Amino acid sequence: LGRTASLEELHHEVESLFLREFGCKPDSVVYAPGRVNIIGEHTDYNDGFVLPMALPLVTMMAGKRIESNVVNVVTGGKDVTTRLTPGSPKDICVSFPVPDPKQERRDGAQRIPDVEWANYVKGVLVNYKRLCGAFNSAIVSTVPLGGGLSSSAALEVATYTLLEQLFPIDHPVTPVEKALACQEAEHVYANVPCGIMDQFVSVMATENHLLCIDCESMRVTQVPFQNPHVVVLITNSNVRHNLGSSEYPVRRQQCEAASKAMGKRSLRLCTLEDLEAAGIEDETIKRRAHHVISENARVQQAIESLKTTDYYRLGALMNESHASLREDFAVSCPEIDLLVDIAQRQPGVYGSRITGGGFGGCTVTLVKRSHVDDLMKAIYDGYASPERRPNFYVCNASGGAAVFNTGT
Ligand code: GAF
Repeated sequence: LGRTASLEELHHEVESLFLREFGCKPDSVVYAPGRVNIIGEHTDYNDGFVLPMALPLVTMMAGKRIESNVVNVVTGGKDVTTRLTPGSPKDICVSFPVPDPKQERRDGAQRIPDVEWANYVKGVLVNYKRLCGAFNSAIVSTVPLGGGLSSSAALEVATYTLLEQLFPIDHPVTPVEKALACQEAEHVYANVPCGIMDQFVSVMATENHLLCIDCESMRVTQVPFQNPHVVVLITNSNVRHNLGSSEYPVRRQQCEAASKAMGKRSLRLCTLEDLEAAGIEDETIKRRAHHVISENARVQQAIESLKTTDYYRLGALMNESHASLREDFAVSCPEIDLLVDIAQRQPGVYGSRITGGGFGGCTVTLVKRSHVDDLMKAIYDGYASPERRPNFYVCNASGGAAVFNTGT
């Protein structure tokens, strides 16, 4: 069972790291969560609906302004935390000049070579509402990397939240503006054409709620999600297929091609009848569209099922979502299918599916609390091999990004 370090533990760790590297205490400590998507996959960039929840797994940042023209960011961690640079046993400090947003926009993004994670930090600085100055910062995280739990959004949103503390804005931005600035950072500095789901939920989630996002109007609705007898189990396959980064933009293009063939602005506006009537010859494009259109309908039904706390219905929709992602959208892989297959057969399980962008990463399973221990054992026995073992996280719906206040 993956241990989730408490906010207090992380706070202790990030302060120690800051002290070790910079010789003083930070002025501010903030954090932002990763997320798991319950249902609504690959719908956000099609103007559709998504239903994620924030996790108790977070990225925490400590910071302090300095008299300089350089930003210094250190990451590190002990056994309970994730290393932003996998495999590196040491603390890693990266320094880069305070970016000039005008220049970066004019000349193109000047990426920091070799240190992938530092670009997320820099990208947010460039997209922050006001000009930033120099600062020191330390980062620790419990969000696993490359697991489809939005470690990137957690880092972006934590960075923005830290900047709000260090370089306050006279007229604070709205949560939507904040999330969009972080998304823009990911588009330009990580070169990932992601949708809005991950940043929105990391900014706007509230405890014990799922966040329904209408990705066309960008309106969010908090959907109550709390039951002492039901838990969300995340299983990390610990498989990361490189295909993912190149296939994601391809899926986006295929969806655009499908909506264009139906004469609509986005797949959100298309129905299964439109799809049949359009007579699209390319079977792949048709299947991609079929997934997105049916997935949007499933999100609506999932929200209805939660109104009556009908977890059986919700679970059945999750199972259908997985089948659709596997068959029509083709973003699963054998290891994930195995995890889902084992879970779906176990007693006490309502439903199980792949979560996030796909091609590896994690599954999300809705299960009776009374059955979760047996479920983890069954998954472990059926999945673990000398090459790989699963990690488990039993999660509750947590809150969005916040300032860490000692004693709260
Ligand atoms: C990734 C993206 F970042 C999200 O925007 C979303 O498209 C998701 O994949 C698939 O639902 O997490």
